[in-house]
Amino acid sequence: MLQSPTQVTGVRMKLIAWAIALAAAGLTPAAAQTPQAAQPIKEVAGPAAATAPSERAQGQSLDAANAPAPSTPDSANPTATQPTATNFTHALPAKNIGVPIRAGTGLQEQVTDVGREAAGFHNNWLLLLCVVICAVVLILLCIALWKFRRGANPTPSRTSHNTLLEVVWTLVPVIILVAIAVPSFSLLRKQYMPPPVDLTVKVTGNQWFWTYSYPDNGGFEIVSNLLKEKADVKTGDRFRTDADGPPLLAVDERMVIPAGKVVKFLVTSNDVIHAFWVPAFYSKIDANPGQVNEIWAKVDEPGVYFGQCTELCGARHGYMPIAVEVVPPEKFAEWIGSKGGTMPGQQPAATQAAQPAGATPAPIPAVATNQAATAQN
Ligand SMILES: [Cu+2]
Repeated sequence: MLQSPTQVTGVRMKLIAWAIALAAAGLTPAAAQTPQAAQPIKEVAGPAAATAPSERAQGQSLDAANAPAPSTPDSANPTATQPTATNFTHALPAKNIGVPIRAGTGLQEQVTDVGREAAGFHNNWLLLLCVVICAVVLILLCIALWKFRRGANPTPSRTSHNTLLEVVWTLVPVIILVAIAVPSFSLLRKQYMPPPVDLTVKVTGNQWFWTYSYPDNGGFEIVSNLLKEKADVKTGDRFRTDADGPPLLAVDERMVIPAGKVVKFLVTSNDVIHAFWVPAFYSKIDANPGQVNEIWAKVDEPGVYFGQCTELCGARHGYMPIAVEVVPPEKFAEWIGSKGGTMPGQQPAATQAAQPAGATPAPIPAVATNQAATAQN
């Protein structure tokens, strides 16, 4: 029998703790577990990596792996999943840019203008200010300890007010805050007010993988999953190699964007809150279900830049990395072609145009893709 209020409270607390534990395990949001069948995805041209990992040879290179899988012909729309070109070659990740460095400190080397400004603000201003404030406080503390020790002051001072001191210790923090706020607001404005955009990529967080779609390029979508280590996959399944990237950061399908172009990321989620962050680009933003947030990046230097989901989103939160490959514009067009997409102004593939207007839409391949992706996780 539960008699005392303490016992009742104890039971309630236990129930709440269980609910939190279940939620953390990703069991509670039923909607989060359902396949995203209703996604209006026009075409999934590059799911080879996500849909058919077992069809790939062990340890094959990323390039070979990204070639289209020998997919089963889709009777309703036989050409929808057929990439038009397959010779795109992915870049090898660098050892020191776009990746965390072992025992490294500070921010990753920034590759966007906003990132460089933010890094300068952080390293040359905020850090300096912190050091100065800490030093001043420590010195004042030492002076007070020494000067006002009991031995030197048998009769303690009864001073309780000092107008000049009070004005100083009010004004100085105000000045410090203003000195931080002015460059901060300027930086925030730059982060969230992109210049005219050259390309838009829609980024969707899922438990526990990312999907990237390219509305400017035919609307195709790719599914990006963590690549597991060799010891962790079944025989015949694809595993990570150094060509893919570091452990826990390498993915089967990278987001590819053109160098020197302003790319806007529309970030949302299919289930719970995730967050999209590529440290070398600096900006980070939440992926909220039912909302679209925006950030942007303009990266001049081609390369591979890794990031991670940065919002605790369930049991496998730590296993949904992000890999963005920045390529020269002509290579980007090649990649778009390899995924069955089109460049702006380019005619869609004849096969797509030939589909009768009233034809029943093909069964959405993304369902299978996402299910496979989830299962892989
Ligand atoms: Cu997440």
